Amino acid sequence: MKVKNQIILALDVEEKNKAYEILDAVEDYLDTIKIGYPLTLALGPEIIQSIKKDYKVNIIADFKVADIDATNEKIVKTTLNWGADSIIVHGFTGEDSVLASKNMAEKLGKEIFLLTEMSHPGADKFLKPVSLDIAQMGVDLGIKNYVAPATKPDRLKKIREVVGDDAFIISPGVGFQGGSASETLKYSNAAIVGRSIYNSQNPRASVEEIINSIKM
Ligand code: NUP
Repeated sequence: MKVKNQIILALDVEEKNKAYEILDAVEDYLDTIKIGYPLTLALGPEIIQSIKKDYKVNIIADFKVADIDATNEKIVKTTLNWGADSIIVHGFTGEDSVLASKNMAEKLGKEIFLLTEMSHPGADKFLKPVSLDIAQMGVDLGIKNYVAPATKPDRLKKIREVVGDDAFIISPGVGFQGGSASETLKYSNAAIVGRSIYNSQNPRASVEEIINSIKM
């Protein structure tokens, strides 16, 4: 996998006009976006199809799939059939749930991202104690793509050590949540940025600023 400029836009807006306005402003700098519940529940899954039709972008569906194997399989199938290129799946549910998601994605010629540890402070209580085990489970299941936090570089580094240099890690928490893009990219393949771009007065300038900060 490759992500242009190592930045993934988290498009958590709730109106189509706003989504398209931001995409128009930044589309030549980015080739990968992440959409999740905010946009999809506001506009319906058709928005995935619309964006795929109107922009040349890879779409990561951030649905943090976390159910039993049979249900995960259905969620993954339907999401990817709407046009998403990949989908984020929680790891804490265990091997059967994750494997069912991976197998369905592969059947459709697509991929999953395994969510290991989360970026917000609350994740320290329940996820942090098990996140390296989740990452190791991912390795054992042959998963190539992971989500790990930009806000906790020490944890990100440990997760990289577990999944190895060939794995592809994307990291949320850059900007608004306090993570730095350049620091994150020492261990991660791409930084996920939402509010610092879509809430900016000038989303294009904000993307340029992040790109420049990475190059320095
Ligand atoms: O651990 C995670 N932290 C996180 O912020 C896993 C995520 N998927 N996210 C998502 O990344 C979050 O839901 C949002 O879509 C994005 C970060 O956005 P922002 O904090 O840059 O606005």
